[in-house]
Amino acid sequence: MNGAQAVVRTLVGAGVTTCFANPGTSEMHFVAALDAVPEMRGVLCLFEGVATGAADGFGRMTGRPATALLHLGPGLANGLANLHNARRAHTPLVAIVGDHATYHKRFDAPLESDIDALAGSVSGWVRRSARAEDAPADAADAVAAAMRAPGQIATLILPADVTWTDGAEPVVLAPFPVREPSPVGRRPIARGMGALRGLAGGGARCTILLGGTGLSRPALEAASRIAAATGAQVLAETFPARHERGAGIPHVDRLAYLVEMAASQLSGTTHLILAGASSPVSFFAYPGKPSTPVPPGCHVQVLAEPGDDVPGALAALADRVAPDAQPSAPAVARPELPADGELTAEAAAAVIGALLPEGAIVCDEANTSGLWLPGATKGAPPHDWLSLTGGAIGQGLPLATGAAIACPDRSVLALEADGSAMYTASALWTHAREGLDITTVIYSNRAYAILNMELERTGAPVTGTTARDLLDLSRPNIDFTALAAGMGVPATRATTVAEFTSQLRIALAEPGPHLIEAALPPRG
Ligand SMILES: Cc1ncc(C[n+]2csc(CCOP(=O)(O)OP(=O)(O)O)c2C)c(N)n1
Repeated sequence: MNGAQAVVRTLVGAGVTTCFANPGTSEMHFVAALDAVPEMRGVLCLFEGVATGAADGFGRMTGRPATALLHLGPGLANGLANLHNARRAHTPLVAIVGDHATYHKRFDAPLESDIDALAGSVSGWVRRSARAEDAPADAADAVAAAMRAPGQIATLILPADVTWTDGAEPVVLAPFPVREPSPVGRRPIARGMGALRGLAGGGARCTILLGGTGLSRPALEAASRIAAATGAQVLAETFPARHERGAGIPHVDRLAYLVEMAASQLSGTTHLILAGASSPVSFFAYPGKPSTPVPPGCHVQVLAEPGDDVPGALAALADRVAPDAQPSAPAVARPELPADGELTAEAAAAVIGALLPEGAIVCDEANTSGLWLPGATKGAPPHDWLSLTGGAIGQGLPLATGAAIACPDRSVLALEADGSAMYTASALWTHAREGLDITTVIYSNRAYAILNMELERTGAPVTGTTARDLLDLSRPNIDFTALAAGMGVPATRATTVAEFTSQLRIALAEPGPHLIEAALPPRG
């Protein structure tokens, strides 16, 4: 067996059975090995950012890594932005990067580059296999590293001759168990009790900030009990990797993106308890504005790190401070379908809230058009919400690809701003080719709307029209229905509430991919 076959067999044995690939010449033996090992599903992505974002979506939904197969340094570089988002999401992910044959590297062939440096910028674990015999054990180590709680990117670099040399044996493995978080000791729980019990005293206010697995149902239920018994405020981090929400699950608001709004949510907080979340910071610095919304003098304490058993820590805290409290379990409360009229982002949110299917997976890259979505969907039947964890746009359509492959029985809704959609629009082709049940809504406001706002907030002096022109997506308008149709995804355009409602109903009811271009009033 050659190195590539032994690696693929080892990966499959470890429970890694999906490979999002954009290969090149140095990966040809890996590609050929997929014929020899049919248990590994190869999914062709037409850009590396789609492969890495899809592996992120897959890992977020299953807790297990998929692989992203990438072509040398340039292929890895094309995939880096979505690897960055995956790193921020703590997603378990195995990146496999082909390289030149070991003896060929010294010739400095055109594709030669510093793969290790690129990989190191996003990976928690990087290894280069030296020999075919070593490669299977390296692959097994990569899977174990990726699954180390809370999950990380493990990059295995495979030189071409390592993949084509015979004499390798797969490492025989049972599928790795899903990552085991570390239990939280008594001290952080005692500190949390201290902060919450102090609330009875004058002026103290406690906020619990949930992140990572702190946004799973059991964790939300424990936090809700604590809030009911102590009056503590519970908030979610701004961009969660995966948030279980909807009817029957205690609702939490997210900390706002704008630092002034986040500061007002945290105003008066004297004790901030972090449960799977980092201490909040402003997304950017702005002249004269603070870098963190945490009030000065507030005591920040860590109940549980992202790799800890966050639900367990919250449950232990709830058992001590709220033994008799019950979690809130809101009933289904959908918005009314709005009256017909011009389609706006607000009306689209109400329609989505009214129609969101039970068990849906929402990949949210709606950006400014998404402002009304959390409120409109919070009472919809239970669903998962995946957001843009690292701020690198172009994630939503790839993320939906991976989520749909991970959960073929669930409906996936990709809510995409038009500018972000264009970074990785070729994901639509993979949606069509794989027949994925993904409904994509493009919020076509024909602008980089948020940057229009940021232009003002940063205080940049705008004197002419050139600056605004760099944030404008008209001239020409992008025809998303034509783009989608060209890649095999049936598509429609909605300009009214009634059109959007009927198109969304059809798209959600019919299996397979659909795209709806929501033509919004221009925001240029
Ligand atoms: C990889 C990457 N490149 C560039 C940016 C800078 N950026 C932030 S928002 C944005 C435009 C967003 O426009 P769109 O997706 O249409 O959303 P809208 O603001 O119109 O709601 C850009 C270019 C980024 N965040 N990430």
